[in-house]
Amino acid sequence: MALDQFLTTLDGLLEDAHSSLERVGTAEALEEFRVKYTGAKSGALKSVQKMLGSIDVKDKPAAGKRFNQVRDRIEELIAQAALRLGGESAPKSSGPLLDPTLPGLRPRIGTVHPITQTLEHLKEIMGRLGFNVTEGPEIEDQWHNFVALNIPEDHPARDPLDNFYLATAKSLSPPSTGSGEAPAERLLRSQTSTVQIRVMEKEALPLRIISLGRVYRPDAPDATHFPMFHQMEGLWVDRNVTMAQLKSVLRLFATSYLGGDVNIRFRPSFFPFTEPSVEVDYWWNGQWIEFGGAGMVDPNVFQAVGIDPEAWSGFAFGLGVERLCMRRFGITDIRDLYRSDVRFLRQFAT
Ligand code: FA5
Repeated sequence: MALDQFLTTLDGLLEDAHSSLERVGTAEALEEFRVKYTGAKSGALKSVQKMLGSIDVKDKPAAGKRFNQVRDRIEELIAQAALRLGGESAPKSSGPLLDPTLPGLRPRIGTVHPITQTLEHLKEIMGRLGFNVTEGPEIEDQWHNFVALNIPEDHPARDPLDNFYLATAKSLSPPSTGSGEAPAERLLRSQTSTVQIRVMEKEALPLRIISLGRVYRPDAPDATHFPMFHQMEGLWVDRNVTMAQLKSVLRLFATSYLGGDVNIRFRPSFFPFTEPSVEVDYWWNGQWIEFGGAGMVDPNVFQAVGIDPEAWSGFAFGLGVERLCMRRFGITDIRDLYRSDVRFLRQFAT
């Protein structure tokens, strides 16, 4: 085919497109127009493009260049017409319009955060062991965070450097001395053990609960510490609860969550609200990692909430949720959980 003839055909096509576009008045008509001129299989442009094959080699660059210009112009005209007909909802770019004949793309959706997955998993395991889920506030008073938990006023755990106290009008005024009043300052709870007190204050005995949630401590972040983390608190109060039951529950829990091959140990420890107390560790990456504390509820705690320690006994535990999650998923740095890096988080798609 001669170059002149090819260019005339192209120009005719463009003129045709111009005049028929003026008669297009609806989105449906525009779609018909688009298919007629730019349709991938039998559109007018496609037919002209096929003629390129018969053009003399030396004329091919000029013919190709003009073909591209005409094609771009027609696509631009379609985009402008779409704007005119569709107003705000029409595409703003002058690129090709949506081709409904192409296969659909799966939209990228978010994934459930590994800590949320862990919280759900822990609730499910403990539910099977007969523990009901309960919740408590993250902003606490000193009664629930310390006093009722047998943590005396001079205990280092109450140090302002170890807690996030909230600046309230009362806490900004000089401390009242010797009034006998419980201090009114509030703080971000430093442990979920606060929920033990709230539950024993209002629920009938016997009881068997867990409570999962965020706690806050001004700990410097490193591979295993973060200033905000989650704990799972457990409390079982009944007539004859024993240390042997505590160990069985924690062992059963650890093997259910971490797998039958998990190696755990209990170390004697001290918490003001349990007596005796233990710390629970698992073996991972060549070292023992502490994942929680536990023990038998101290009689002073029972007395603080009006329960007779002669008639009732109980055990309590508080486990670090991040540490459990890290062990299960093989995460070696707790900070990765809170960087909000989608490349990291996408790995936990369920
Ligand atoms: C407690 O918080 C006690 N309330 C646990 C308890 C409950 C004992 C009931 C007895 C009866 P501890 O401070 O050790 O204990 O914290 C418990 C777990 O939280 C730790 O073993 C660890 O797994 C996790 N943890 C503590 N600090 C951090 C931190 N900064 N970042 C991540 N995890 C932490």
